[in-house]
Amino acid sequence: MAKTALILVDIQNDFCPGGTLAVKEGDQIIPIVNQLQAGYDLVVATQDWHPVNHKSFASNNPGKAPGELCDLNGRPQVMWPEHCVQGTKGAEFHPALDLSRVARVFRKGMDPEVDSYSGCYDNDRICSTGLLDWLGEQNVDAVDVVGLALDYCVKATALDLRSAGFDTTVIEDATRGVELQPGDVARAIDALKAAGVRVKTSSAV
Ligand code: VGL
Ligand code: ZN
Repeated sequence: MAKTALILVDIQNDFCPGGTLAVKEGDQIIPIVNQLQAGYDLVVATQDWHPVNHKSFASNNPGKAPGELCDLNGRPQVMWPEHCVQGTKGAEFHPALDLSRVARVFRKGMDPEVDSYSGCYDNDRICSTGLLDWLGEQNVDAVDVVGLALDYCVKATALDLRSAGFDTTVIEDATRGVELQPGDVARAIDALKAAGVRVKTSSAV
């Protein structure tokens, strides 16, 4: 029997209010995410998990400030504040997130030389996290995606899932965006829809 999985993207302290890369209202998605989980055959989570010397951190690029667009090994790279450093409180899942149904956690962003927005592949698309293979092994054919941040990791993860052939939906009210530039969230939604990703609200799933 084909299954539907709920993918929880990066619902970690550093992406919630009080965190180092706080997404506005990031924590407000958590009650919705917790309530949604019961409706799925499988629930999996991704976790941004950087070494402290990660090159996406402005602090590891002399003269660069958070928010600046730079180049990292030939790829455009936003300079981020230090966030989700392995073993820190900021990298932990938010304490209000119900983890009891999470079957697997896929970590990403461990290579200091390459960022990883998608929960499926590093940004260079060379290293896979194992998420796509695992979903295939579990007979999953449809995925609903929630979490943080809509304009970065949720978008990248949903696009990769769609490209891999999964029937993919983003549950919009169970996400929030960084909105580094005004309009980033609206553009992310447009890009998702253009790629064939469904965008729904939690009341419609
Ligand atoms: C994310 C920026 C840097 C995310 C992760 O989870 O959306 N954004 N690292
Ligand atoms: Zn990161």
